[in-house]
Amino acid sequence: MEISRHNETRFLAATGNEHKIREFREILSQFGVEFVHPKDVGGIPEVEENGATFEENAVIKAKSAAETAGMPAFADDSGLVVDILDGAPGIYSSRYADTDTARIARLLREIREKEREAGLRRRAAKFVCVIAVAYPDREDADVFRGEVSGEIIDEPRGENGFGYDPVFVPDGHSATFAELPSEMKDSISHRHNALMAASVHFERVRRDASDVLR
Ligand code: ITT
Repeated sequence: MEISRHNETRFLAATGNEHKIREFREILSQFGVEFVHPKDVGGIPEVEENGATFEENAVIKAKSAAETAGMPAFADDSGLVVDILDGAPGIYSSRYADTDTARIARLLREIREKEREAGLRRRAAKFVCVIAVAYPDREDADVFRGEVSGEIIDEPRGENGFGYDPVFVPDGHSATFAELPSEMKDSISHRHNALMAASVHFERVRRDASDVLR
């Protein structure tokens, strides 16, 4: 029996960020899901992330990859949302400065400025990850959101992870994401929480596929 594209069980990971790929691999193995690396399909084109939300940008990336590769694809749009900065850097997290060091320096500088103006210390923040899953023959995409709350510290600490990990301490911990072992970050992170929601979807797709084959 012919199996429709909706029932495919392999998904292309539509990202140019190798740190995300490593985390996808670690997290998805917990759910028994495999993914296809972009280089296995000859790479995916960069797209302009001109959406106004994490959701819109994730869908733009997933749809573009699914269309180019002709196979189901998922994309992650993620970032750091800081209370005292009214949600910045948010969807602009990767565009905040040129390097991780410069991004963290700008973040800490802007937080300190706002705190001085407000005359108080306010460090609450969260990481957000939105995963979109798109299919080459379908207009709409499925979208899953994961978050993790925590606070921003004064000086970077730790060598693991990437991005803003050295200044983010998740709630319930005293170590930063860059100090925690990667398995710990990968079991509580925004990316974990979004992929867990998505994996319920992947699992359903897989079950449907085996039903069709039976
Ligand atoms: P792709 O669009 O190709 O996936 P990207 O790095 O440009 O790669 P985003 O546009 O989603 O991805 O930007 C996410 C940025 O948010 C990322 O570059 C980091 O600066 C930050 N970020 C996201 N998740 C993070 C995490 O787990 N730890 C630290 N920083 C993170």
